[in-house]
Amino acid sequence: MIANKKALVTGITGQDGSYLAELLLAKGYEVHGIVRRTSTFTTGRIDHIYADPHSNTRLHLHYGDLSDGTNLRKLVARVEPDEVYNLGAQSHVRVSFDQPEYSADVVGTGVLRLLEAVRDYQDDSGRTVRMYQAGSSEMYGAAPAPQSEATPFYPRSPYAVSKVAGHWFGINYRESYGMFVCNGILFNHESPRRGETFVTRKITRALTRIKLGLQDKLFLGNLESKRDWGFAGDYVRAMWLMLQQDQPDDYVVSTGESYRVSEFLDKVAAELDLDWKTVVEFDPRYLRPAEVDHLEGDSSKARRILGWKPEVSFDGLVRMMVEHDMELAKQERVLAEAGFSKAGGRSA
Ligand code: NDP
Ligand code: GDR
Repeated sequence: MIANKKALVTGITGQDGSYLAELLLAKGYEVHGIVRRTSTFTTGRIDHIYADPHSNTRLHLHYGDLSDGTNLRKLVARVEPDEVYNLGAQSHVRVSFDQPEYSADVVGTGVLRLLEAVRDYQDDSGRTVRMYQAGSSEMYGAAPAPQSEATPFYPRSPYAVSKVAGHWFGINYRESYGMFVCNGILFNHESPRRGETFVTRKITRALTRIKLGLQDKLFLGNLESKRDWGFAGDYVRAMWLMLQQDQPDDYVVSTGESYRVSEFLDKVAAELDLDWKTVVEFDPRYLRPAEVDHLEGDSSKARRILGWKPEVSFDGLVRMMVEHDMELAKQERVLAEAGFSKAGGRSA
């Protein structure tokens, strides 16, 4: 247990934010999360760890947004964090082509706003704050695999270009002001909590529903691209480890194995004893104007310096997601049989 440490987490309602909050709470941290004001609740991934705010809890939520610098500045000053984890983002690559300006503002300039808030707080308080920036393998884009910290970036989407900006803002503040900023360069990581419009979860949700007769077809885009898919629970450990080192640095976090989207389909279909080719159809709306063909990370630096390695294998990840989504599908079937059918949602 690490007593009396405080962490401020942007993006706490997202996939990674929820696993990181669990990890930090288990280590004894007081955790402060920033949530956006929305017309519906977005805390589904953290409800299980969020007690009534009036009772004694170590998880606190605050309204805020990476597009609002004044609010970030006030929150950092009020929370007085030891560690800040910047996980907030418009994180969907395809959507960043539809909303390029907004994506750049949140994913790129948002990092700058948070760095400025932390810098001012450090100057005013005389304390040191350690900051983690959630960088992405998408920054490598068209650079040939395998990609390591030494591989030059070649981003292929507004999202990826903005993540490169965030990465360099972090390095610039480290070099200009001596700030303790670490950039994680995380390859794709998934889980049963993965957003349902990302391809792995879209597949596990759809094929389990198809298996139970709740859905007929699954529409997808490019099945040829290759990704290095790990388990999100493993990857948040690497974030924390980066901030525990003596010196701030940048690290690739990956499994070192990559598979095509079609191979992910093969694995899920095998778990369910289905022939995906009879139910999957192509829809060009899921193509990106510029695709990233092959990401496969070389994480030897993180393994050597942080002592990090993934615990969950590719097969284990597929099984975990299929089992989880099969349970969800069974619950939906019970509702459907009782006359409550679920309306289809949007996808991207
Ligand atoms: P999610 O999309 O699941 O979560 C994103 C989080 O950011 C949500 O909490 C969301 O809030 C919040 N958010 C969105 N817009 C804003 C905003 N304007 N201001 C503040 N918060 C905002 O992403 P992941 O958990 O998968 O990823 C976490 C981070 O890691 C992101 O920065 C992502 O780009 C990056 N990353 C992810 C990888 C992956 O494979 N998962 C790989 C590499 C990097 P709300 O719930 O309200 O939407
Ligand atoms: P990615 O993840 O773009 O790698 O970004 P995503 O799951 O969206 O796409 C992976 C690959 O699958 C192809 N694909 C489809 N993708 C989606 N979403 N929907 C489809 O129907 C579909 N059909 C095929 C895509 O073209 C792509 O090649 C994720 C995000 O979490 C980022 O925030 C993060 O930075 C990177 O991973 C690392």
